[in-house]
Amino acid sequence: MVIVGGGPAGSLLLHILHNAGIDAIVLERQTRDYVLGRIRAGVLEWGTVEVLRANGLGRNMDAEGHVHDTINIAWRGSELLTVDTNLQMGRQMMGYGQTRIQKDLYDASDAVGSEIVFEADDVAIHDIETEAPWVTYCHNGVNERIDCDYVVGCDGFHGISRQTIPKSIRTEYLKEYPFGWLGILAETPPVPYLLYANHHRGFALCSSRNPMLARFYVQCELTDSVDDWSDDRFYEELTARLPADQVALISPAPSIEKSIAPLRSYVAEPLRHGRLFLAGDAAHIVPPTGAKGLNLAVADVHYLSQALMAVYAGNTSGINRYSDVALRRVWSAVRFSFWMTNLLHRFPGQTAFEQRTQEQELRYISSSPAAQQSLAEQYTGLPFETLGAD
Ligand code: FAS
Ligand code: PHB
Repeated sequence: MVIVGGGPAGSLLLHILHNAGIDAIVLERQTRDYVLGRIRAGVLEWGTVEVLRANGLGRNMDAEGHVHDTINIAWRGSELLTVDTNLQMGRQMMGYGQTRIQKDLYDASDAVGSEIVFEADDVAIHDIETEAPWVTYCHNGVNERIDCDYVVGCDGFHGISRQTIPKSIRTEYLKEYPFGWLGILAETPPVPYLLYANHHRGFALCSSRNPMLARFYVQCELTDSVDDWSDDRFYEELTARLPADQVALISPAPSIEKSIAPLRSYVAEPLRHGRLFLAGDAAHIVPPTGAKGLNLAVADVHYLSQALMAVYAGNTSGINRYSDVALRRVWSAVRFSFWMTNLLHRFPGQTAFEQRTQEQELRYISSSPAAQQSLAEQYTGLPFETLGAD
Protein backbone atom coordinates (compact mmCIF):
# COMPACT_ATOMS: atom_id res chain seq x y z
CA MET A 1 0.00 0.00 0.00
CA VAL A 2 1.35 3.41 -0.95
CA ILE A 3 -0.08 6.43 0.87
CA VAL A 4 0.67 9.77 -0.79
CA GLY A 5 0.85 12.56 1.81
CA GLY A 6 1.99 12.45 5.43
CA GLY A 7 -0.45 14.88 7.04
CA PRO A 8 -3.01 13.69 9.62
CA ALA A 9 -4.94 11.53 7.12
CA GLY A 10 -1.93 9.75 5.66
CA SER A 11 -0.03 9.25 8.89
CA LEU A 12 -3.14 8.03 10.75
CA LEU A 13 -3.93 5.54 7.98
CA LEU A 14 -0.33 4.31 8.07
CA HIS A 15 -0.56 3.86 11.84
CA ILE A 16 -3.80 1.86 11.72
CA LEU A 17 -2.70 -0.36 8.80
CA HIS A 18 0.72 -1.01 10.34
CA ASN A 19 -0.98 -2.05 13.59
CA ALA A 20 -3.08 -4.45 11.51
CA GLY A 21 0.06 -5.94 9.96
CA ILE A 22 -0.63 -4.46 6.53
CA ASP A 23 2.47 -3.33 4.65
CA ALA A 24 2.21 0.40 3.87
CA ILE A 25 4.50 3.35 3.19
CA VAL A 26 3.88 7.11 3.24
CA LEU A 27 5.47 9.42 0.66
CA GLU A 28 5.49 13.00 2.00
CA ARG A 29 6.71 15.91 -0.11
CA GLN A 30 7.76 18.20 2.74
CA THR A 31 10.19 17.78 5.61
CA ARG A 32 8.99 16.41 8.92
CA ASP A 33 9.52 19.76 10.63
CA TYR A 34 7.60 21.63 7.92
CA VAL A 35 4.55 19.41 8.43
CA LEU A 36 4.87 19.71 12.22
CA GLY A 37 5.12 23.49 11.93
CA ARG A 38 1.73 23.95 10.28
CA ILE A 39 -0.86 25.54 12.58
CA ARG A 40 -4.32 24.28 11.70
CA ALA A 41 -7.28 22.68 13.43
CA GLY A 42 -8.07 22.81 17.10
CA VAL A 43 -11.42 21.12 17.82
CA LEU A 44 -12.03 17.35 17.68
CA GLU A 45 -15.41 15.72 17.33
CA TRP A 46 -15.95 12.96 19.89
CA GLY A 47 -15.81 10.41 17.09
CA THR A 48 -12.29 11.61 16.33
CA VAL A 49 -11.36 11.33 20.02
CA GLU A 50 -12.61 7.74 20.05
CA VAL A 51 -10.73 6.81 16.87
CA LEU A 52 -7.48 8.20 18.28
CA ARG A 53 -7.99 6.44 21.62
CA ALA A 54 -8.93 3.15 19.93
CA ASN A 55 -5.64 3.23 18.03
CA GLY A 56 -3.44 3.96 21.01
CA LEU A 57 -3.10 7.68 20.22
CA GLY A 58 -5.10 9.13 23.11
CA ARG A 59 -2.52 9.46 25.91
CA ASN A 60 -1.24 13.00 25.20
CA MET A 61 -4.65 14.15 24.01
CA ASP A 62 -6.29 13.01 27.26
CA ALA A 63 -3.47 14.54 29.33
CA GLU A 64 -3.22 17.90 27.52
CA GLY A 65 -6.54 18.32 25.71
CA HIS A 66 -9.43 20.37 27.00
CA VAL A 67 -12.93 18.88 26.95
CA HIS A 68 -15.52 21.41 25.80
CA ASP A 69 -19.20 21.21 26.77
CA THR A 70 -20.40 24.38 25.07
CA ILE A 71 -20.35 26.34 21.84
CA ASN A 72 -20.81 30.06 22.42
CA ILE A 73 -21.85 32.64 19.83
CA ALA A 74 -21.76 36.36 20.61
CA TRP A 75 -24.03 38.46 18.43
CA ARG A 76 -25.31 41.99 18.07
CA GLY A 77 -22.42 43.25 20.19
CA SER A 78 -23.86 42.20 23.55
CA GLU A 79 -25.91 39.01 23.17
CA LEU A 80 -24.45 35.57 23.95
CA LEU A 81 -25.90 32.27 22.74
CA THR A 82 -24.59 29.25 24.64
CA VAL A 83 -25.30 25.75 23.37
CA ASP A 84 -24.45 23.06 25.93
CA THR A 85 -23.74 20.07 23.69
CA ASN A 86 -23.50 17.71 26.66
CA LEU A 87 -26.91 18.77 27.94
CA GLN A 88 -28.48 18.80 24.45
CA MET A 89 -26.90 15.67 22.98
CA GLY A 90 -24.80 14.00 25.66
CA ARG A 91 -21.75 14.67 23.47
CA GLN A 92 -18.69 16.86 24.00
CA MET A 93 -15.75 18.13 21.95
CA MET A 94 -12.02 18.00 22.66
CA GLY A 95 -9.74 20.98 22.21
CA TYR A 96 -6.40 19.51 21.07
CA GLY A 97 -4.39 21.06 18.25
CA GLN A 98 -3.72 19.31 14.94
CA THR A 99 -0.05 20.12 15.42
CA ARG A 100 0.01 17.96 18.56
CA ILE A 101 -1.90 15.15 16.82
CA GLN A 102 0.62 15.25 13.99
CA LYS A 103 3.51 14.94 16.46
CA ASP A 104 1.75 12.06 18.24
CA LEU A 105 1.36 10.32 14.88
CA TYR A 106 4.99 10.79 13.87
CA ASP A 107 6.19 9.69 17.30
CA ALA A 108 3.99 6.58 16.99
CA SER A 109 5.49 5.87 13.57
CA ASP A 110 9.01 6.19 15.00
CA ALA A 111 8.09 3.86 17.87
CA VAL A 112 6.88 1.01 15.63
CA GLY A 113 9.20 1.66 12.70
CA SER A 114 6.49 2.29 10.11
CA GLU A 115 7.86 4.01 7.02
CA ILE A 116 7.35 7.68 6.16
CA VAL A 117 9.60 8.99 3.38
CA PHE A 118 9.95 12.76 3.81
CA GLU A 119 11.08 15.03 1.00
CA ALA A 120 9.69 12.58 -1.56
CA ASP A 121 9.70 14.59 -4.79
CA ASP A 122 7.81 14.13 -8.06
CA VAL A 123 5.45 11.48 -6.77
CA ALA A 124 3.48 10.00 -9.68
CA ILE A 125 0.78 7.34 -9.61
CA HIS A 126 0.49 4.78 -12.44
CA ASP A 127 -1.93 2.09 -13.64
CA ILE A 128 -4.64 2.57 -11.02
CA GLU A 129 -7.12 1.00 -13.44
CA THR A 130 -5.18 -2.27 -13.38
CA GLU A 131 -4.67 -4.77 -10.56
CA ALA A 132 -1.01 -3.75 -10.37
CA PRO A 133 -0.69 -0.03 -9.73
CA TRP A 134 2.72 1.48 -9.12
CA VAL A 135 4.10 4.74 -7.80
CA THR A 136 7.31 6.55 -8.70
CA TYR A 137 9.10 9.30 -6.80
CA CYS A 138 12.51 10.84 -6.38
CA HIS A 139 14.32 10.85 -3.03
CA ASN A 140 17.79 12.26 -2.43
CA GLY A 141 18.21 12.46 -6.21
CA VAL A 142 17.41 8.77 -6.71
CA ASN A 143 14.37 7.72 -8.79
CA GLU A 144 12.34 5.06 -6.98
CA ARG A 145 9.45 2.80 -7.96
CA ILE A 146 7.01 0.93 -5.69
CA ASP A 147 4.68 -1.75 -7.03
CA CYS A 148 1.64 -2.08 -4.75
CA ASP A 149 -1.91 -3.38 -4.33
CA TYR A 150 -3.57 -0.04 -3.67
CA VAL A 151 -2.73 3.67 -3.58
CA VAL A 152 -4.35 6.11 -1.15
CA GLY A 153 -4.25 9.83 -1.90
CA CYS A 154 -3.93 11.76 1.36
CA ASP A 155 -2.05 14.64 -0.26
CA GLY A 156 -4.43 17.47 0.48
CA PHE A 157 -6.16 19.99 -1.75
CA HIS A 158 -3.02 20.79 -3.76
CA GLY A 159 -1.88 17.18 -4.13
CA ILE A 160 -1.57 15.08 -7.28
CA SER A 161 -3.74 12.07 -6.38
CA ARG A 162 -7.10 13.57 -7.25
CA GLN A 163 -5.77 14.55 -10.67
CA THR A 164 -4.96 10.89 -11.33
CA ILE A 165 -8.68 10.17 -11.59
CA PRO A 166 -9.71 10.97 -15.19
CA LYS A 167 -11.76 14.19 -15.50
CA SER A 168 -14.42 12.13 -17.29
CA ILE A 169 -14.88 10.12 -14.08
CA ARG A 170 -14.56 12.99 -11.59
CA THR A 171 -17.34 15.39 -10.50
CA GLU A 172 -16.16 18.48 -8.61
CA TYR A 173 -18.22 20.88 -6.50
CA LEU A 174 -16.72 24.22 -5.47
CA LYS A 175 -17.84 27.30 -3.58
CA GLU A 176 -15.33 30.02 -2.72
CA TYR A 177 -16.15 32.55 0.01
CA PRO A 178 -15.35 36.27 -0.48
CA PHE A 179 -13.29 36.59 2.69
CA GLY A 180 -10.54 34.85 4.66
CA TRP A 181 -9.63 34.09 8.26
CA LEU A 182 -6.67 35.85 9.86
CA GLY A 183 -5.50 33.64 12.74
CA ILE A 184 -2.91 34.23 15.47
CA LEU A 185 -1.42 32.16 18.24
CA ALA A 186 -0.57 34.10 21.42
CA GLU A 187 1.01 32.91 24.67
CA THR A 188 -1.78 34.15 26.92
CA PRO A 189 -4.65 32.48 28.78
CA PRO A 190 -7.37 31.67 26.25
CA VAL A 191 -11.05 32.40 26.65
CA PRO A 192 -12.07 29.24 28.58
CA TYR A 193 -14.61 28.12 25.98
CA LEU A 194 -15.19 28.20 22.22
CA LEU A 195 -16.45 31.69 21.43
CA TYR A 196 -17.66 32.62 17.95
CA ALA A 197 -18.96 36.06 17.04
CA ASN A 198 -21.34 37.44 14.44
CA HIS A 199 -20.79 41.18 14.21
CA HIS A 200 -21.51 43.86 11.61
CA ARG A 201 -17.74 44.40 11.39
CA GLY A 202 -17.24 40.70 10.66
CA PHE A 203 -16.72 37.24 12.15
CA ALA A 204 -14.41 36.49 15.08
CA LEU A 205 -13.44 33.32 16.98
CA CYS A 206 -11.65 32.67 20.26
CA SER A 207 -10.22 29.18 20.76
CA SER A 208 -7.29 27.61 22.57
CA ARG A 209 -4.39 25.14 22.30
CA ASN A 210 -3.51 24.86 26.00
CA PRO A 211 -4.04 26.88 29.24
CA MET A 212 -1.30 29.31 28.15
CA LEU A 213 -1.80 29.35 24.38
CA ALA A 214 -4.75 31.14 22.82
CA ARG A 215 -5.90 30.89 19.19
CA PHE A 216 -7.82 33.89 17.85
CA TYR A 217 -9.32 34.57 14.41
CA VAL A 218 -10.95 37.53 12.70
CA GLN A 219 -12.59 37.57 9.29
CA CYS A 220 -10.46 39.58 6.87
CA GLU A 221 -10.42 40.62 3.22
CA LEU A 222 -9.10 38.08 0.73
CA THR A 223 -6.73 40.77 -0.51
CA ASP A 224 -5.20 41.25 2.96
CA SER A 225 -1.75 40.02 3.88
CA VAL A 226 -0.43 39.39 7.38
CA ASP A 227 1.77 42.50 6.91
CA ASP A 228 -1.43 44.58 6.85
CA TRP A 229 -2.26 43.39 10.37
CA SER A 230 -0.17 44.52 13.31
CA ASP A 231 -0.97 42.84 16.61
CA ASP A 232 -2.54 46.09 17.79
CA ARG A 233 -4.85 46.20 14.78
CA PHE A 234 -5.71 42.54 15.26
CA TYR A 235 -6.70 42.90 18.92
CA GLU A 236 -8.56 46.15 18.23
CA GLU A 237 -10.67 44.35 15.62
CA LEU A 238 -11.10 41.17 17.68
CA THR A 239 -12.30 43.03 20.75
CA ALA A 240 -14.54 45.36 18.71
CA ARG A 241 -16.46 42.27 17.55
CA LEU A 242 -17.00 40.82 21.06
CA PRO A 243 -19.23 41.84 24.01
CA ALA A 244 -17.44 43.76 26.78
CA ASP A 245 -17.77 40.90 29.31
CA GLN A 246 -16.03 38.56 26.85
CA VAL A 247 -13.32 41.11 26.04
CA ALA A 248 -12.52 41.17 29.77
CA LEU A 249 -11.39 37.54 29.44
CA ILE A 250 -8.72 38.40 26.85
CA SER A 251 -5.21 39.50 27.87
CA PRO A 252 -3.60 40.58 24.56
CA ALA A 253 -0.09 39.19 24.04
CA PRO A 254 2.26 39.33 21.06
CA SER A 255 1.41 36.89 18.27
CA ILE A 256 3.87 34.01 17.85
CA GLU A 257 2.18 32.90 14.63
CA LYS A 258 0.01 34.83 12.21
CA SER A 259 -1.54 33.48 8.98
CA ILE A 260 -4.43 34.00 6.60
CA ALA A 261 -6.48 31.08 5.26
CA PRO A 262 -8.92 31.38 2.36
CA LEU A 263 -12.33 29.77 2.84
CA ARG A 264 -13.80 27.35 0.35
CA SER A 265 -16.16 24.37 0.16
CA TYR A 266 -15.00 21.67 -2.22
CA VAL A 267 -15.91 18.05 -2.87
CA ALA A 268 -14.54 15.68 -5.52
CA GLU A 269 -16.51 12.54 -6.28
CA PRO A 270 -15.97 9.60 -6.29
CA LEU A 271 -13.39 8.84 -3.57
CA ARG A 272 -12.29 5.74 -5.42
CA HIS A 273 -11.24 4.92 -8.94
CA GLY A 274 -9.81 1.48 -9.63
CA ARG A 275 -7.06 0.85 -7.09
CA LEU A 276 -6.84 4.52 -5.99
CA PHE A 277 -8.71 5.87 -2.97
CA LEU A 278 -8.87 9.50 -1.76
CA ALA A 279 -9.11 10.57 1.90
CA GLY A 280 -9.08 13.92 3.70
CA ASP A 281 -8.40 17.26 2.04
CA ALA A 282 -7.36 15.46 -1.16
CA ALA A 283 -11.09 14.88 -1.67
CA HIS A 284 -12.84 17.69 0.19
CA ILE A 285 -12.36 21.07 1.82
CA VAL A 286 -14.69 22.86 4.23
CA PRO A 287 -14.53 26.40 5.63
CA PRO A 288 -13.15 26.03 9.21
CA THR A 289 -16.30 27.64 10.69
CA GLY A 290 -17.75 24.27 11.64
CA ALA A 291 -14.39 22.80 12.79
CA LYS A 292 -14.88 19.89 10.40
CA GLY A 293 -11.79 19.66 8.14
CA LEU A 294 -9.55 17.53 10.31
CA ASN A 295 -12.52 15.56 11.65
CA LEU A 296 -13.61 14.61 8.14
CA ALA A 297 -10.06 13.44 7.37
CA VAL A 298 -10.17 11.16 10.43
CA ALA A 299 -13.61 9.87 9.46
CA ASP A 300 -12.43 8.97 5.95
CA VAL A 301 -9.47 7.10 7.43
CA HIS A 302 -11.73 5.38 9.95
CA TYR A 303 -13.88 4.01 7.12
CA LEU A 304 -11.07 3.30 4.63
CA SER A 305 -8.84 1.51 7.14
CA GLN A 306 -11.73 -0.81 8.04
CA ALA A 307 -12.39 -1.45 4.36
CA LEU A 308 -8.74 -2.16 3.56
CA MET A 309 -8.30 -4.46 6.53
CA ALA A 310 -11.37 -6.39 5.34
CA VAL A 311 -9.86 -6.73 1.87
CA TYR A 312 -6.81 -8.47 3.28
CA ALA A 313 -9.21 -10.74 5.14
CA GLY A 314 -10.91 -11.61 1.85
CA ASN A 315 -13.93 -9.29 1.96
CA THR A 316 -14.12 -6.56 -0.71
CA SER A 317 -17.58 -5.19 0.19
CA GLY A 318 -16.11 -2.43 2.34
CA ILE A 319 -13.91 -0.92 -0.35
CA ASN A 320 -16.84 -1.07 -2.75
CA ARG A 321 -18.93 1.01 -0.31
CA TYR A 322 -16.21 3.34 0.99
CA SER A 323 -16.85 6.22 -1.38
CA ASP A 324 -20.63 6.31 -0.85
CA VAL A 325 -20.43 5.94 2.95
CA ALA A 326 -17.64 8.51 3.36
CA LEU A 327 -19.31 10.99 1.02
CA ARG A 328 -22.54 10.92 3.05
CA ARG A 329 -20.58 12.21 6.06
CA VAL A 330 -18.62 14.63 3.89
CA TRP A 331 -21.73 16.26 2.46
CA SER A 332 -23.32 16.45 5.92
CA ALA A 333 -20.28 18.36 7.19
CA VAL A 334 -20.04 20.46 4.00
CA ARG A 335 -23.65 21.59 4.38
CA PHE A 336 -23.26 22.32 8.11
CA SER A 337 -20.05 24.30 7.54
CA PHE A 338 -21.75 26.22 4.70
CA TRP A 339 -24.69 27.03 7.01
CA MET A 340 -22.46 28.20 9.90
CA THR A 341 -20.30 30.27 7.53
CA ASN A 342 -23.35 32.03 6.11
CA LEU A 343 -24.77 32.57 9.59
CA LEU A 344 -21.67 34.10 11.16
CA HIS A 345 -19.81 36.10 8.51
CA ARG A 346 -20.43 39.52 7.01
CA PHE A 347 -20.57 39.23 3.22
CA PRO A 348 -19.45 42.04 0.92
CA GLY A 349 -22.38 44.35 0.22
CA GLN A 350 -24.38 42.78 3.05
CA THR A 351 -27.46 44.91 3.73
CA ALA A 352 -28.93 45.87 7.12
CA PHE A 353 -31.79 43.47 6.30
CA GLU A 354 -29.37 40.56 5.81
CA GLN A 355 -27.52 41.42 9.04
CA ARG A 356 -30.83 41.43 10.93
CA THR A 357 -31.90 38.08 9.46
CA GLN A 358 -28.60 36.57 10.66
CA GLU A 359 -29.28 38.03 14.10
CA GLN A 360 -32.87 36.76 14.07
CA GLU A 361 -31.66 33.22 13.34
CA LEU A 362 -29.31 33.49 16.32
CA ARG A 363 -32.20 34.80 18.45
CA TYR A 364 -34.33 31.84 17.32
CA ILE A 365 -31.58 29.34 18.21
CA SER A 366 -31.21 31.07 21.62
CA SER A 367 -34.90 30.46 22.30
CA SER A 368 -35.32 26.97 20.80
CA PRO A 369 -34.06 23.79 22.51
CA ALA A 370 -34.80 21.93 19.25
CA ALA A 371 -32.58 24.30 17.26
CA GLN A 372 -29.85 24.04 19.87
CA GLN A 373 -30.09 20.24 19.79
CA SER A 374 -29.69 20.29 16.01
CA LEU A 375 -26.65 22.57 16.23
CA ALA A 376 -25.14 20.44 19.02
CA GLU A 377 -25.74 17.21 17.09
CA GLN A 378 -23.98 18.49 13.99
CA TYR A 379 -21.14 20.36 15.67
CA THR A 380 -20.12 17.40 17.87
CA GLY A 381 -20.32 15.09 14.85
CA LEU A 382 -22.91 12.57 13.72
CA PRO A 383 -22.32 8.91 14.65
CA PHE A 384 -20.21 6.89 12.19
CA GLU A 385 -22.09 4.53 9.88
CA THR A 386 -20.96 0.94 9.67
CA LEU A 387 -19.44 -0.05 6.34
CA GLY A 388 -21.27 -3.35 6.67
CA ALA A 389 -21.07 -6.34 4.38
CA ASP A 390 -23.14 -6.59 1.21
P1 FAS B 1 -3.11 17.91 4.71
O1 FAS B 1 -3.20 19.00 3.68
O2 FAS B 1 -3.01 18.26 6.14
O3 FAS B 1 -1.86 16.97 4.41
C1 FAS B 1 -1.53 16.63 3.06
C2 FAS B 1 -0.06 16.29 3.04
O4 FAS B 1 0.28 15.86 1.71
C3 FAS B 1 0.81 17.50 3.34
O5 FAS B 1 1.72 17.20 4.36
C4 FAS B 1 1.51 17.79 2.02
O6 FAS B 1 2.83 18.27 2.20
C5 FAS B 1 1.51 16.45 1.34
N1 FAS B 1 1.54 16.53 -0.13
C6 FAS B 1 0.89 17.38 -0.92
N2 FAS B 1 1.19 17.14 -2.21
C7 FAS B 1 2.05 16.08 -2.23
C8 FAS B 1 2.71 15.35 -3.24
N3 FAS B 1 2.55 15.66 -4.54
N4 FAS B 1 3.53 14.32 -2.90
C9 FAS B 1 3.68 13.99 -1.59
N5 FAS B 1 3.08 14.65 -0.56
C10 FAS B 1 2.28 15.68 -0.90
N6 FAS B 1 -9.55 22.28 9.92
C11 FAS B 1 -10.25 22.45 11.06
O7 FAS B 1 -11.02 21.54 11.44
N7 FAS B 1 -10.13 23.63 11.80
C12 FAS B 1 -9.27 24.64 11.41
O8 FAS B 1 -9.17 25.66 12.07
C13 FAS B 1 -8.51 24.50 10.24
N8 FAS B 1 -7.63 25.47 9.84
C14 FAS B 1 -6.92 25.28 8.66
C15 FAS B 1 -6.01 26.27 8.20
C16 FAS B 1 -5.29 26.09 7.00
C17 FAS B 1 -4.34 27.15 6.51
C18 FAS B 1 -5.50 24.93 6.23
C19 FAS B 1 -4.78 24.73 4.91
C20 FAS B 1 -6.40 23.95 6.68
C21 FAS B 1 -7.10 24.11 7.90
N9 FAS B 1 -7.98 23.14 8.38
C22 FAS B 1 -8.68 23.29 9.52
C23 FAS B 1 -8.20 21.95 7.66
C24 FAS B 1 -7.04 21.02 7.95
O9 FAS B 1 -6.93 20.81 9.32
C25 FAS B 1 -7.26 19.78 7.14
O10 FAS B 1 -8.60 19.33 7.23
C26 FAS B 1 -6.35 18.65 7.53
O11 FAS B 1 -5.03 19.11 7.49
C27 FAS B 1 -6.58 17.54 6.52
O12 FAS B 1 -5.59 16.61 6.66
P2 FAS B 1 -5.02 15.83 5.38
O13 FAS B 1 -6.16 15.33 4.58
O14 FAS B 1 -3.99 14.91 5.89
O15 FAS B 1 -4.38 16.97 4.43
C1 PHB C 1 -9.30 26.30 16.27
O1 PHB C 1 -9.18 26.05 17.48
O2 PHB C 1 -8.33 26.52 15.52
C2 PHB C 1 -10.70 26.33 15.68
C3 PHB C 1 -11.80 26.12 16.48
C4 PHB C 1 -13.07 26.14 15.92
C5 PHB C 1 -13.20 26.36 14.55
C6 PHB C 1 -12.08 26.56 13.74
C7 PHB C 1 -10.82 26.54 14.31
O3 PHB C 1 -14.45 26.39 13.98
